[in-house]
Amino acid sequence: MEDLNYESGKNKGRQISRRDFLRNTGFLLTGTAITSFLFASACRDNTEGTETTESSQTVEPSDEVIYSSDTLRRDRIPPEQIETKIWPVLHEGVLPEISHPDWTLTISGLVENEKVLTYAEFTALPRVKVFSDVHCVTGWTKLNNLWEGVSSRSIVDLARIKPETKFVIVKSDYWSYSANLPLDYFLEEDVLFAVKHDEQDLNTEHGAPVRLVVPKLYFWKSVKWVTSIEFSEDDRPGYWETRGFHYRGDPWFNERYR
Ligand SMILES: Nc1nc2c(c(=O)[nH]1)N[C@H]1C(S)=C(S)[C@@H](COP(=O)(O)O)O[C@H]1N2
Ligand SMILES: [Mo]
Repeated sequence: MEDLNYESGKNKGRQISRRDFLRNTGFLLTGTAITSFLFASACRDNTEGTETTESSQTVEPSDEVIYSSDTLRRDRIPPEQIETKIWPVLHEGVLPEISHPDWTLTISGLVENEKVLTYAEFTALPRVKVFSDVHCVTGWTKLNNLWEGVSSRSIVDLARIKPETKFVIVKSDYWSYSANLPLDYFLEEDVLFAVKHDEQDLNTEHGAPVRLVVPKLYFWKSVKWVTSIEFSEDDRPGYWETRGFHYRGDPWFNERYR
């Protein structure tokens, strides 16, 4: 079921001025304040009972913010989702202990330049800011997130992917989590490897040192504690996809399970 109010094309990934940002945010906050409670988790969640972080709405993004196009819809809640104001913590396995100086990011597969980036090299890459919504397949949607990090496009430029590439598999060494994505979804302007959320350094619970954020797909695709990115010609299912989840996972098409 597609939202007919979606202004596709025209506003897709456009950069916004601060005035537009404030106007849209003000409108949406009044519109969405009505429905707000946490939907219970169905993803196997080993952190049940973990404290969740209250999100702040005080963020004032600068003019360079990329506005994820789904945040311009009149109705921003996809089918069968419920808005939450808190930010749940969901993941498989125990919370990893990762020392930033030891963390590396491996870029491999169908690339001209294989890379192993240190944390210092990664954080020296150009930064982008993205304003997006988050939709977890267990039913909660968290609106108005401001992310900062490295664009997926910078990674692709750095590694020089080969023309046969059609899919991307993003992985975490921490408990062998991974997710597969079509290349065109990975290359959307609002996709980034985030190090900050709402102007704060990301914490380990939410994926530090570096997490993927793919606003146009369910949040299980947004791998936390990313340690490698592989470019591939074939679609190879990741952690949840091998357990029955949809290969693509577009919330606007309700693509939850196969
Ligand atoms: N490495 C890793 N990344 C992961 C997961 C995981 O189990 N391991 N869970 C996914 C799921 S199902 C969700 S809903 C989001 C939750 O992110 P959050 O804890 O920051 O809300 O992370 C995604 N990324
Ligand atoms: Mo999830």
